[in-house]
Amino acid sequence: MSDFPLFPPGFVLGAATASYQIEGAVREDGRGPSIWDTYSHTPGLVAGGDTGDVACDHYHRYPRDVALLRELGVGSYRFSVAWPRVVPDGTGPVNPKGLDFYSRLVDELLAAGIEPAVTLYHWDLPQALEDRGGWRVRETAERFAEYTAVVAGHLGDRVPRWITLNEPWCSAFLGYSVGRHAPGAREGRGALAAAHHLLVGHGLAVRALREAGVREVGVTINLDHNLPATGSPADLAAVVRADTQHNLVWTEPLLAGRYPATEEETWGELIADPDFRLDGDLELITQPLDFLGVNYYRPIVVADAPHREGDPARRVATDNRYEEVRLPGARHTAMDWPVVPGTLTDLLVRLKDRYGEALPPVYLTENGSAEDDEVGADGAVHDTDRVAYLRDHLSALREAMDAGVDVRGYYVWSLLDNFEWAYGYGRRFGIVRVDYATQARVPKDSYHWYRAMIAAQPG
Ligand code: IFM
Repeated sequence: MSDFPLFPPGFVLGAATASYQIEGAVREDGRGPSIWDTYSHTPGLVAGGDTGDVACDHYHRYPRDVALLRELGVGSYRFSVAWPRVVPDGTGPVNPKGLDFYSRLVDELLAAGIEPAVTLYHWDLPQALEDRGGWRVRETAERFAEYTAVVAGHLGDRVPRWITLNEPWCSAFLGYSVGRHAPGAREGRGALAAAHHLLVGHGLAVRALREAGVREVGVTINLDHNLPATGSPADLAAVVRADTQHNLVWTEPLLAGRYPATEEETWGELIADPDFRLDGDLELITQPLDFLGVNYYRPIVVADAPHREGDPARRVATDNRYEEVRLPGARHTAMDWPVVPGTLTDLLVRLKDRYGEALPPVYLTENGSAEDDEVGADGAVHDTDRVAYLRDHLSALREAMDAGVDVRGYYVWSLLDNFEWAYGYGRRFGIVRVDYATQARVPKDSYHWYRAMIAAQPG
């Protein structure tokens, strides 16, 4: 008997990364600046003043990284395309050298027997588009569809799985409300307009991908499993607001063709008269998908918190009107995130219960943990906590499948240690350690565990 979680034949076991977090080469071969170049180069915004300028130097070292994936035995690799590498100004001339890079990467993967899965937007918006309003304005959604058509036209014959957006919650709320992500804005209504335009961009991109005839089209959202801090009516109401802002804002339009019924109690006057919503938008957003990508890391314990008068921007900030409190007794990762694997099962079962037949097959497109890794005297990284995290979450995923949720695959986050956004290089999510001084790659124990688990699968 195997100790590994086992999945049906055909189940995809993969690994994921994202462009700005690993590529580096930000000024090479015609790439234009993105909002993350601007943000990370603004003093004080990213820990340690870290930037993605070099990152894992994947732009030059991708053959080595694909070799690591091949040795790992994954069936699929999820990576993102950097919009400003392909269309440096966000609109206008296409940069052939940028497209070539992804084309070479795709060919390398296919030669290694690995299916590429492409994310079109993992947060590196061309700065030129932010200068014209960014996701606050509809034009960005339209430009996104044009860029999508270019990439799909170039790679669509070789890439079977396409993801329009990654975690639009982070783009809209961390980017335009909390200011912890690029472009670092602290607005109220601007964040809600951004959320809507991201959804419109998704809808337009789905159309472009269908026209290009690609095989599978989906979107990736980070869903939260919100638990009330206490049973008090105030905390229960806070959970409804948190659920609306994190989950329903995406799942209701994407899967049910409606906006959340609880949006007024969540956003108050910020959502009054939402003139950024136009007739026909919901139809565009609700187009059938081949899969839903879900990213999941941890549950969130939510408590009621007062609204700070005089600071309207914070009405939609996640640290206001409700707040996250620590879960007693749970192990916490280096991100200070509680580890409760069973909440992944609960989240997926709840999703299935709410949307029924309207829920397409699910891929868990990210899951993993940042740990305070150390290199041992033997030169290895014995990351036992990460191994336990992965094993327990994969088992929880299997339980969701046993409970009737149609899950088709799992992608570990991440193949490599990388640039963890506002945390810089101070948080390590990789199953392969990256020594940033030498760019040496050292597979951790979790890499060897995942490899053995993949090898133990039935088919
Ligand atoms: O590193 C990120 C990734 O870019 C998006 N999902 C969450 C990961 C860990 O924070």
